[in-house]
Amino acid sequence: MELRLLKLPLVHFFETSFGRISDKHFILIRADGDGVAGFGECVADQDPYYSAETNETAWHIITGFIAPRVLGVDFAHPRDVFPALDAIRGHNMAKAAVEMAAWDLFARQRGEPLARVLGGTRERIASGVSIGIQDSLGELAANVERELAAGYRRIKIKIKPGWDVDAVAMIRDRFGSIPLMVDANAAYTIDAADHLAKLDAFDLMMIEQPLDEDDIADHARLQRRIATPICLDESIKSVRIAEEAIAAGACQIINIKPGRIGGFRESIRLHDLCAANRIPVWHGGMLESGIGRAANIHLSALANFRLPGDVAASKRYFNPDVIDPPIEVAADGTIGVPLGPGLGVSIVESRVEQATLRRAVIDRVQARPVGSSVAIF
Ligand code: OSB
Ligand code: MG
Repeated sequence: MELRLLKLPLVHFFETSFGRISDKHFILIRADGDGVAGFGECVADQDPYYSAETNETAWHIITGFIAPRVLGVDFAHPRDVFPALDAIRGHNMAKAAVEMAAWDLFARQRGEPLARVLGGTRERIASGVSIGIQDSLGELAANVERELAAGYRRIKIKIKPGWDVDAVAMIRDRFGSIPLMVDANAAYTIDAADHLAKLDAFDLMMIEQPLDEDDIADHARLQRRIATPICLDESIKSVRIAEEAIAAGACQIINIKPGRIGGFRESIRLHDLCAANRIPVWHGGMLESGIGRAANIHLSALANFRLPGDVAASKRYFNPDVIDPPIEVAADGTIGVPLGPGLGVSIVESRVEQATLRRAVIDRVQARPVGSSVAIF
């Protein structure tokens, strides 16, 4: 297993209610087996602001605790990887990066596209965009105009206290009844319920994660107070929590990010749970490079991904991307699911090398001491 910490400059800064970033830092996992390599991109950030995990915690957990539990172990199927990590509490982003590399490796060994191995049926997926908080409403309008012209199927804007109702009102005023939603990244508390109810006047597709990730009961309370459907992102840290959130009436829609719940196996379980409960899902994004973006596209081929995801063209984020050709969006706002084996994209090794800040290789021999001490308990 190889770990690399990469730094890629973003084409534009990206601002959410928790902060602004201009460079993307992420861990790339390469898992080798039987002469084939699989890749997994970790969605942790530099800072513990979107979630508790960071690149440093992921590096620590992968090298010290995940690698010893997977290297040299015979897995019949990549769905067996997540359960093998059960002793490690939390750290879903670290687990997902390794688990997703295992799925890619497995799909490449079989010579099949990842989407087919995951159970996906779509050939193309619907693409939406997430527009960050801007310095002015004028800049927001220019962004919305450009993304609509590019064909995207829905616009999501980031909101926070002081950048919410006016921004939405401006967009409705200038662009009419476009498919529009907002994402608060947990910036409000239940005390803001009356304020958030003002958004009901704008016929939004949904409001994503208005309250803290642990506020399931408050989300249910808020959903009784507002008509706009609530979609949960940060709160959905496991399939179990999703079950509780659905039962509590805390959401009508769920955003699936494999990194947040531990990988593809759990994503498929969450997808199926939502389908059984008539909860539509869509694929979230974490400003992934083309490698993680390709993984998102393959998962989005599953049938209950019924709403456009935050899975957009490479050029919105990186120039150049670490894959070539980059991910492109057609004029109708759709992306073709790659047809080659595994992720089906070609990684430009020289670009990966150039972006690498730190690298580590762990083989099964090095991994064994930690693994055997674990076995004693
Ligand atoms: O909440 O969906 C989010 C980016 C980083 C962290 C959290 C989120 C986002 C996005 C961007 O909304 C989605 C994307 O374009 O990749
Ligand atoms: Mg979100």
